[in-house]
Amino acid sequence: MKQYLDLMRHVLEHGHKKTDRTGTGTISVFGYQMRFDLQQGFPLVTTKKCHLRSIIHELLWFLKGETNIGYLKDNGVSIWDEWATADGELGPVYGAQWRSWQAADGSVIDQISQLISDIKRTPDSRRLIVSAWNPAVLPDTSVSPKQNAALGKQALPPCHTLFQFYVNDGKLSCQLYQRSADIFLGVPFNIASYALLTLMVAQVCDLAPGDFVHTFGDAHLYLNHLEQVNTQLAREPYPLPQMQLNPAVKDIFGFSAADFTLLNYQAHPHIKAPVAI
Ligand code: THF
Repeated sequence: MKQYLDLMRHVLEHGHKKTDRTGTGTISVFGYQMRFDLQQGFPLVTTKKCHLRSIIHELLWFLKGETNIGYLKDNGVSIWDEWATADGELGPVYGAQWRSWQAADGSVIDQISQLISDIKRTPDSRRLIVSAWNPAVLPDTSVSPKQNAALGKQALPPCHTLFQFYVNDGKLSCQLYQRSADIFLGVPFNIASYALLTLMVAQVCDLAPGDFVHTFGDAHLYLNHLEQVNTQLAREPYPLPQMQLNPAVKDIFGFSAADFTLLNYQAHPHIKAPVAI
């Protein structure tokens, strides 16, 4: 995972100081791209131990189309707690846009089911896209995330905004456009999550995994993460682990946490950091 450390170094060297919505302050660059060949191992950051269970459950929760943190809580995952209402609602965030986009004529679009059938039917298509960015449900910036969720708006606008698939020579690649990226806390989760999604989509479409391409808008280091960043930059990455999916699962909605096995994950100790809300 040299790519991830290179991103951190790039932002430290070329970043601009910026204020942000959370009031924390960041160093940020606009525009950056990383690429991971998924046949070279599973891109889980090794320079700090990452909690893969949270990543798997968050992805399964998106795919279920859920937007209440109840499922996450039942599985011991707390990464969305800060933004949810007392009843656990986040408004129409990722799960709602992926699985039940509300069209103007009252119909409901399941972008994931549509994507799988399009990849199988027309693998050369240049429209294999899922969008979580829906201007009709963006939050009102004058009230808090929780108040927005209570009003039926998204608690937060999606950070991973849009992704596209591409098939060549029997291999499936995925590119994500991430409008805003918390490099220390969020990005290790985001890389692993989309790498996993690519492996899952590849398996159910009978394709081999290709590349995961990660494209960023505002990529930032929060000023209260800089000590942790320097600790991490002083560490040498280990070889990547491997991810095995249960080969019997052929339906994108048929995966459960027990279908994922991470092998040979060697990592430096976890590094704690506060999340900006
Ligand atoms: N807001 C901010 N400021 N950063 C983000 O990364 C982020 N997200 C999601 C929505 N808003 C965000 C939430 N995702 C952690 C990881 C991912 C998150 C939020 C928090 C986090 O605190 N990770 C800790 C603990 C891990 C665990 O409990 O399992 C870590 O050390 O990795 C990005 O999509």
